[in-house]
Amino acid sequence: MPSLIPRTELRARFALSLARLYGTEVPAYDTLVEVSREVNSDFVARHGADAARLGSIERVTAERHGAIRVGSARELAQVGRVFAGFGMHPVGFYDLRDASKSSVPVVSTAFRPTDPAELARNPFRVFTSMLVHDDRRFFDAETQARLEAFMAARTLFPPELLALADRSTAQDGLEGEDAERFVELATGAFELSREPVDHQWYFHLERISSVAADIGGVPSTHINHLTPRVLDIDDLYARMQARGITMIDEIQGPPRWEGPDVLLRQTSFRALAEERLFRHPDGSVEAGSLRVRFGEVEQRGIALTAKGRDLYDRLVAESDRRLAEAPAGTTRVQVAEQVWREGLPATEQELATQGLGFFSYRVGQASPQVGETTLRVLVEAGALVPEPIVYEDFLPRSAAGIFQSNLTDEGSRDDEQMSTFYDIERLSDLVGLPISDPTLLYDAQQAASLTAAEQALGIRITVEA
Ligand code: OOG
Ligand code: NI
Repeated sequence: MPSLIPRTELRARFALSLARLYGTEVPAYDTLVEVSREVNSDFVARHGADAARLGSIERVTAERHGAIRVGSARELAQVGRVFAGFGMHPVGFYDLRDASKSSVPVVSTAFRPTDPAELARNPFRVFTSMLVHDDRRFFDAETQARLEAFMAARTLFPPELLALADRSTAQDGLEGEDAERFVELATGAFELSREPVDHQWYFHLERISSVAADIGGVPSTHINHLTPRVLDIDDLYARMQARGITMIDEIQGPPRWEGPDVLLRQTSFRALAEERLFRHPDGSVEAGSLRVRFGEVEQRGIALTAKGRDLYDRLVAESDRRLAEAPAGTTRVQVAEQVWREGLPATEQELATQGLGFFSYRVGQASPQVGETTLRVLVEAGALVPEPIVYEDFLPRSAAGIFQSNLTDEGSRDDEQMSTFYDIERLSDLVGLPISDPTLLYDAQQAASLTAAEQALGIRITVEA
């Protein structure tokens, strides 16, 4: 029996293979990766051992997320099978239809490893959106029917790819040649197609939503972006601008400030014009261009508990409220920085002891005194040491912001019409796999560390609500 190449290794190969493909398709991506490396190595030079607080420099430098878009439940279920073959499972539900005022008719999840050890080995993840073609606010009955017929007629994932994926999932890996074939076919499924695009159909959809056109107006799917992770996104933003690359107006998500970084900060360079072939009604095929793919970058912070997330959402709302009243020229980021100072604890330790952030607790040097059992007392005494758990997921508002700032126009929607209902259960049914709630995953990781500490210390630890 030839030896199995485990799914972890397949995932690492898949991530590299997609990066190679995307770099040849979008050369500015290679610039982004190069600048990201510079930013990270300078950050490490400035901060020393502290720089690795949110992940080893090797992991951070290798880390990527991709984004893809599919058109139907059938395609989503197939994507789920392909990613399962790489040890990537659906986590989180994002409804982007109401997260922005432009026309972004999709619901999304992210496929990623869920086990902390797997994440440490290779954290590759893919933000995956599905077109909601039955939402009447965006699509009339005729467009819906055409979309459905169009999607039913195309094959994004060849049967051989799906069969290899299923086998990889069943036996946790594939043998040599099959492994290579699997990575090759999976990469190929996300390559930009040279097949001509039906001009009339594409631009009919584009008037409704550029995202809908990108999904339902072309015969195949493609990787929309591949996002490296940096340790200092403000530095990256400045360096990209200095190289003459136009970035979107703002960094999305939490502002820069002196306290702990939480959740996720993201920005992107603007979508680039790429040549595509179009078929016109008279049958002629001509070259044209589309702007749909962009380069995104991210900085990850600490995962928040439900209580922390609630606070975050209130701070975001407060920032919006103050921005609306602020003098012209004030930016969201300036306002948010002030709101953050007022609302969030300034240290990791307080984030931990107030139960706002998720941490993995290890036993410290100090021994607890008799009767010391609350998390706060143990941490303050140095008997327990909190290590941050990094946020591995996405933010609906930032995702919508990234979509929106890269659209050529806002599209059209009719909010008088009925929307269709989606939630994490409904999307789980469609993908055919249970979608995990990210908060429960972080909570389990934190709880496991506390259980181990309880055993080591021989006490029961109580956590404030
Ligand atoms: C996905 C946009 C969202 C993120 O990182 O939040 C996203 C897309 O453009 O398909 O990638
Ligand atoms: Ni992204």
